[in-house]
Amino acid sequence: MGALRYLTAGESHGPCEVGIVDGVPAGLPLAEADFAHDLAQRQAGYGRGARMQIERDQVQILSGVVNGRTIGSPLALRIDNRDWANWRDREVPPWSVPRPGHADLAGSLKYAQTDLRLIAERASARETAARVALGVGAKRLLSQFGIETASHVLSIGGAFANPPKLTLPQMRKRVDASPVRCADPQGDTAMREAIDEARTQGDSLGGTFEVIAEGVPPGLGSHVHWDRRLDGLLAQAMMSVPGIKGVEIGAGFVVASQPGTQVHDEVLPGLTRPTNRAGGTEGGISNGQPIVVRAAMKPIPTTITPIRSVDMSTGAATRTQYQRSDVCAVPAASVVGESMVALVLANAFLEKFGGDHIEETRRNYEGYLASIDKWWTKT
Ligand code: EPS
Repeated sequence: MGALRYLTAGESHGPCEVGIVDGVPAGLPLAEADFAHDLAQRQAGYGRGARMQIERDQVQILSGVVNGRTIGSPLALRIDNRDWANWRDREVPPWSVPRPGHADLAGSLKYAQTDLRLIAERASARETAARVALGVGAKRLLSQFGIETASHVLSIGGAFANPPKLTLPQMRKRVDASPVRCADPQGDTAMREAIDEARTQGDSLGGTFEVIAEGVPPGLGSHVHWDRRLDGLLAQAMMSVPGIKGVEIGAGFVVASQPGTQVHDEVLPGLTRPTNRAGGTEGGISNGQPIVVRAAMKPIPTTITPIRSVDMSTGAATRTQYQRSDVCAVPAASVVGESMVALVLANAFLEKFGGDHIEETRRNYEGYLASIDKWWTKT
C-alpha cells in the first residue's frame, strides 16, 4: 500500500467520473478552480472529435477540503459527463464487432459480455479526466516543495518537434499556446498538418510525448526491492495511460547501442552532473537530476476507414463500423502522462517524508535536506 491510494470510477457515457485519493496531508491549499487548467488542456488538442464539443470538464470537490484547505480525509472529486443526458434514454443496439486495438475483444471474452459497448464504456479514455483531477492534487503537494512538472508532445505520426532547451515555465507557456501541445512552432505546424491529412485519409495517428519533473530531491524510490524502484513505478504509471505502447526514461533505448563511457552521467564536485542521460533515476532512486520520461502512443483504434474484424454474434468476417472518435489524442495523453508522473512522485515523496499535516511533511523534508547538504548542493 502506498502513502497515497487512489481510485477512479465512471463509464464514458454514465453520469460522471469520480476520483478518490487517500493520504493527502492536511493543510494543503486546494480549490475547485485549481483543476480548470489541466482539465481544459486534456480536453483540448487538435485532432479531438465531436465528444469534446459536448464536455466542459469541471471538478466538484465532494470531500476532503474545508475552507480551501485539505483536512487529511480522503479527497473525492467528481466530473460530470455532459454527454450522459444524450445517452440515458437512448436505445443502443448491442455492439458485436470489436475494434482491433481497443479493449472490445479481450474485454468481452474476459467479462463474458456479448455487448462490446459494456467493455468500451470503462475502457474509454474518458476515465483519464478523473486521473488528471487527481494529478492536480499531487502537483499541488509537490509544488509546496519546489517540485514542478511539465509535458510536451515530441511527435505526431511522421511530424517531429525539435524544441530548444527551455525552462519549465517557458515550456508551459509554449505548450499552452499550441493546439498539439508542442513547444516548437515548426513542429506544431507539421503536427497539425499530419492530423489534417490523417482525417482526410480516414485514418488516425499516434505519437510520442515527454514529461519532465524538476526539483525532485535525491532519494525517492529505492534500489532494495523491485516494486519500490522509482523508474519501474514511473514506467508502469505511464504505460497505464490508454494507448501507450512504449516508455523510456532518460536516453532510454538509445543507450543500448552506445558504450558505457558515452552513456553514464559523470559526477563533478558539488555532486553536479554535466549530463542527464539517466533521466533522473539511478538504481531505481531519484538522483536529484530532472526526471525525464517519454512515452509512445499508438494510433486511435476507432478509424473512419473500416478494417477487418469479425462479427462476434455470427463469427462471420466483416469490417469495423465507424463511430464518432478522435483522430489523434497524443496531446491529451501528454496531460494524462504528466498527471501520472505527479501521482507517482507525490506517493514516493510522502513515503519518504510522511506527515499528516503539510507542515510535518515540511519539517521532515527540510531535516533530510539539511542532513545531505554536506554532499549535495542544490543548483
Ligand atoms: C474514446 C472515444 C471518444 C473520445 C473519448 C475516448 O468518445 P465517444 O465514444 O463518446 O465519442 O472522445 O475521450 C473522451 C470522452 C475524453 O474525455 O477523453 C475511446 O473510445 O476511448
